Order: sequence, then structure tokens, then C-alpha cells
Amino acid sequence: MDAKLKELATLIKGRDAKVIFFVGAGISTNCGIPDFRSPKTGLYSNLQKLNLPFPEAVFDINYFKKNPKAFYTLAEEMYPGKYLPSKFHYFIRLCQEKNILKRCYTQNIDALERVAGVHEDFIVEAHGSFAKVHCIKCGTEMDSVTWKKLMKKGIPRCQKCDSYVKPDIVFFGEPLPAKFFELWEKDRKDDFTVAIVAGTSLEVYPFAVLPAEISSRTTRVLMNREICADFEDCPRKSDLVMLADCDHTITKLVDLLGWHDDLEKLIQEGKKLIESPGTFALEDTTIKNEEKKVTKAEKTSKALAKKVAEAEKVVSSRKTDNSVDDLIKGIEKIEIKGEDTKR
Ligand code: CNA
Repeated sequence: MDAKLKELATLIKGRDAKVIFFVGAGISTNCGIPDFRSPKTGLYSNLQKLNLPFPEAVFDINYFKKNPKAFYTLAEEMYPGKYLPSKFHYFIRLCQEKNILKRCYTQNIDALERVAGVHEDFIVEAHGSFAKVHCIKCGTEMDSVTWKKLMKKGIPRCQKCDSYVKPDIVFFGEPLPAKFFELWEKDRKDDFTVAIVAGTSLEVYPFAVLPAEISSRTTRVLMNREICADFEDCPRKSDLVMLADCDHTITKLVDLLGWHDDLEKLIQEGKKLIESPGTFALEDTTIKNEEKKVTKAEKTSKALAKKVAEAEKVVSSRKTDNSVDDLIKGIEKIEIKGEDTKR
């Protein structure tokens, strides 16, 4: 595995590297959220207590319409806020900070990519998320704060038509979000340096075909406990298969990249941001991340205002053209820095 990791590190460190991720429940198991299919620990082997006719029924829209309790039992367990992101989630964020992240397609509904600070422009939540809640009959939106309050009292119902409401998580039998198809249409034509597939059994379609459809000029990497799907059935010569715990693989990779301290810094900052994990809510993360950006933007605009004031002074005191030029250069620099805060 070490030789493969070195090859991967070289690719990532190369000029204009572009990284795309395809991830699943396995990147969140170290956070304490069980995946579906791991024997003994997976959700499917622990669903007996819900008395389901078949394990997938918990995410089956027709079953939900008659019997929403099973899903709500699980929803309470999995609602964002109880869990902290893993090292792997922060590695995705680190790729964003290094300007090499191009996209992260996730099957997960735990929103931990957002919690780790990955900007939503990069994330495609292929199976939806808890971020929005709608009535399954009339489609009226319910804000997630109200939904959470109602959930404490029982199964929440639409305040308009009294039908059941559910978060915009894609159930079996429901279409995937339009964003998934729109962006994949574009991304499938692109050449990426590496496509990292991690923590997924690649058994759910259409997500499962994405690594097979990625350009042949992209090096595919599998970071999973087991070999799966296309990596087993249709391997490419350039594939880099790393069968191990994905956080363990990432730890080794960041050491090779010399990014260990950068990753640790992000993890520590993330922990501080999520001061009280027990009460922290999904909407807070977005707000806190936005607040961070606003503070940065405010600093930039204050610096700009200062430079403009200096420039005005220079102009009114009729200093030489050179000093005005220097000030303009100073302002341009601040504007460029300001651009960095937008994504
Ligand atoms: P899956 O079918 O349960 O497969 C998980 C894969 O990850 C398996 O191949 C495991 O061997 C592997 N794995 C588990 N832990 C690790 C680890 N620490 N390091 C490396 N590999 C690991 O889950 P998929 O995501 O492939 O299936 C898609 C389903 C799962 C989607 O519809 C999700 O909504 C659904 N799901 C999501 C979550 C979540 O949001 N965290 C949890 C459980 C299920």
C-alpha cells in the first residue's frame, strides 16, 4: 500500500491537481454512525427491533406512508448534531483549502461534509439530506427547527394538511435531486487528476456507476475496507486500491503530503466551532461557517476603506504619481485577497 500511497501523493502534489470524491457511509463509521451493510455493526443487521418486513423498508416511501415510525426512530439517531466529522471529512475540507477540491458526491445523509466546513457548491448530496423538510402530500416546507421540536412530541405532521412530513432524504422509489444529474452531466466529461472512492459498497444505483463513468484519464483510488463493484469487476490498470480503514489511509497520506499540521489545525478549529456537540444543529454549522466568511470579508473591506482614505489624502496633498500607483497596487492586492473569501 505504501507505494500506492506515494503514487497518490505525487499526483495530488502535481501541478493543477483536481480531486473528486465519491463517498458513502464508511467515511462516517468512525464518527459512530453505523453503515448499512457491514456485518454485525451495520444498520441492516440491527433493524430487528423495528419489526420491518425487510431492512430497506426503513427508507421505502410506500412503507413510510403507512408506517413512518421506523424511519423516525432512525432519524432521531442520525440527525446531524450528534456526531463530529471524521478525519476523512476534514481531508475533503483540506482539499478545498488547498484549492484542489472539484466535487464531492456523497451518498450520506448525515451532512458531516458540511459540518466539516466543505462549501455546499462542492457537495452533491445524491441521496438528499436533513437540511429541508417537506410534507409528503401537499409539498409544504417545514423549517427544520419546527420539525425537530415536533419530533420530540411524536411523528411530525404537516401544519397545513396534517399528512406526514419527511426530510428531503431520497427514499427507495424516489428520484435523486436534480443537482445530482445536472452536475454529473458536466463532471463526467471532465478529466480529474484523481477520483477518490471511499467508504462505499457501491451497491446503490445510479450512484454506483459514477466511478465507472469517470474519464479514463482520471486515476481512480479506492479507500475502503473491501473491494467492490467496478474495482473488482472492471478494474483499470491505473486504479490504486487501498483496502483499510479510510481514516488510517488518510493519516498516512497527509504525512506523505506534509499536510499533517494543516489537517490537525482544521480538526481542532472544527471542534471549537462545534462547541457543544449535544445541542449543535445543522443550521448552526451553515450559519457559523457563513459568519466566519463575513468576518473575513469585513476585515477585507475595512482594509480597503483604509487604503482608499490614504489614497484620497495623497491625491488631495498632490503627492507624486508613484505614491498613488503604490497605493493602487495595495488596493488591488486587498481586492484579490477579498476574492479568496468567496466561493
Ligand atoms: P454500505 O453499503 O453500508 O457500505 C459501506 C462500505 O464502507 C462497506 O464496503 C464497508 O466495508 C466500508 N467501510 C465501513 N467503514 C469503513 C471505514 N472506516 N473505512 C473504510 N471503509 C469502511 O453504504 P453505502 O454508502 O455504500 O450505501 C449507500 C447508502 C447508505 C446510502 O443510501 C446512504 O444514505 C446510506 N447510509 C448513510 C449513512 C450516513 O449518512 N452516514 C449511514 C448508513 C447508511
